[in-house]
Amino acid sequence: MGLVDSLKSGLRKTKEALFMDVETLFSGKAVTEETIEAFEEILFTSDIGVKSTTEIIEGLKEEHKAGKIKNTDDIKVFLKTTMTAILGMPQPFVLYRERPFVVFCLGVNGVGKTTTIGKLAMKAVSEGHSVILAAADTFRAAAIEQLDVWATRAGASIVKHQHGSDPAAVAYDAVEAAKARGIDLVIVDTAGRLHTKTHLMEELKKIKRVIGKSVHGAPHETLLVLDATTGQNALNQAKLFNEAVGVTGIALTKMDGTSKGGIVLAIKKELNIPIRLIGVGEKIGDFQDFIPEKFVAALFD
Ligand SMILES: Nc1nc2c(ncn2[C@@H]2O[C@H](COP(=O)(O)OP(=O)(O)O)[C@@H](O)[C@H]2O)c(=O)[nH]1
Ligand SMILES: [Mg+2]
Repeated sequence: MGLVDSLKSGLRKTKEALFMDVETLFSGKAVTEETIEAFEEILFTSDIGVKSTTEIIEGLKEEHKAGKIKNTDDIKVFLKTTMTAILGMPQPFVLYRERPFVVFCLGVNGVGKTTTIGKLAMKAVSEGHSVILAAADTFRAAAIEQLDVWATRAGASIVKHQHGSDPAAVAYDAVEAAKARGIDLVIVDTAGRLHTKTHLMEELKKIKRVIGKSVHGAPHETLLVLDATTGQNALNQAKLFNEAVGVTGIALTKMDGTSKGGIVLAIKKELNIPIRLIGVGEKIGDFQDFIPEKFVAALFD
């Protein structure tokens, strides 16, 4: 399946949810103030967030007053244009600005950190770059094994210590090894759950400090992984991690099979942290740069 097709099929549920609402409200009737207000209520409870809803509805009311919105097709065209405008320009990863380029991966348990790291490593290696993965999720033994499997699959190296060892020491060793061997890319995997949230955030801060001691200016990208299926929760996680460690980019996973793809609008409007990548499946090739125009086109075409 091509990239466009996998995006289209990945966004099928989001598309269905959005269009079902539009069809139910507007199909076969004249568009009125009342139906627009009913649409507003639905959007408020969807995953696109309050700010995007307000922007969409205000614009829609104006266009409607100007006589430009007469039927469901007009509404779809309006939504397409407005959503594209809200999402703005693509802000994909700019990797390899430094060597080693260090990506520090964060996120709560189960969001898809390790999988995303595997996918990124695979892509980097296939493009001719050398990669070290740092197994700094030492909290669970299985996490180290899982990263090891991805490293083998991707053709990347791995730096790992014993289960239960200091994650900052693993990250440090990985970055030092990368410097010594002239490696292009280091991706640091981390734990998503510790005894307490404070403990987790303190540990992440420490890893970040230690990486910065080894390579000036590193980590170059602090990538928060969020699970699109968790909707509003994902936004709350982003606020917490951002306050604690400072997030420079987001990888949004599990866009396939969720109707909550509209969360990209909430992330843009409420957080304004760039979405770098989206995950559209469990397999190694199932991810892509987040290109707003392509994303919106896949929803509407
Ligand atoms: N459908 C789907 N599943 C995903 C995606 N990314 C990760 N997963 C699955 O989510 C689960 C947790 O992933 P994992 O990488 O172990 O999460 P971690 O705890 O954050 O490291 C696994 O079963 C993955 O296969 C995605 O984009 N789509
Ligand atoms: Mg993991």
